[in-house]
Amino acid sequence: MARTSASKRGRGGKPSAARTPRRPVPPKPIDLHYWPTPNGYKVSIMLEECGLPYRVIPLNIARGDQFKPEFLAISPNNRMPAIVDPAGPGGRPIAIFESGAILQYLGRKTGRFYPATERARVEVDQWLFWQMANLGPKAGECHHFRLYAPERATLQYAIDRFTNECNRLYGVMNRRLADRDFLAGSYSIADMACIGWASRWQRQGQDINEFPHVKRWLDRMLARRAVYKGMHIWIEEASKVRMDDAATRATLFGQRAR
Ligand SMILES: N[C@@H](CCC(=O)N[C@@H](CS)C(=O)NCC(=O)O)C(=O)O
Repeated sequence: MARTSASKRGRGGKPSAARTPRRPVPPKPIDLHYWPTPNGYKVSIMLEECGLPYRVIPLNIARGDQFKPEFLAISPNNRMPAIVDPAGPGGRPIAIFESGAILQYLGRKTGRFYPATERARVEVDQWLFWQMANLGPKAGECHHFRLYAPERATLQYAIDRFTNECNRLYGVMNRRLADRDFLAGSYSIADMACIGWASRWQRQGQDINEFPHVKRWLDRMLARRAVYKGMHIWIEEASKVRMDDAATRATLFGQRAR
């Protein structure tokens, strides 16, 4: 710690107010509108990895919080995660929805887990977009038809379709990870985007032993403290949600434009 020199002391040996070094103002926390799902984990992991201060604002999607006007003003797609950074560009607040856009923003803001050189950044972007357009949506449909859809027997076509698609995607990931530790070479936001989904391989009807390189990557990822913390934010309300509850199902699965 820096010491106050005698020459900087005022009368009576006390440090003069004018010369007392100012304490750095702690950064204001980022608001994270969050519910514990694989899309939510992406951002909580990144915030933990970067050591950024943040405040979790639970968004109970089973109860319909995503349709509240104040949330829609931040996230017009009525989906979480979303963040509000009070210290955005130009020192002004900024609201961001879509987990991929949030990860890129935080990567640019901190200069971490999102390299600045074009070649390395393209590597990360490819795998981040691969997650956003493939692993996330296909695994999401796979969970839906395998676990939540009614009349499961009549839905065999959809179950097979998304289980096979997930199988294909794990194959893609396995080949990619055969000669590197992380999707873009070094650990990055692309890995953070994938971990929540890929850790649920059982729900997607997969046998992880078919994909040994993905399995090693999962072990590597889940051993990281920030990944563990980001995936274990306790939200009491979330622990009580039952997916067979009629009101929850109507909120989540019956959405139309109006
Ligand atoms: N592409 C979006 C997807 C977000 C998403 O689907 N979030 C879900 C939870 S995992 C949600 O908010 N669901 C609310 C609803 O279905 O109404 C992202 O990555 O941010």
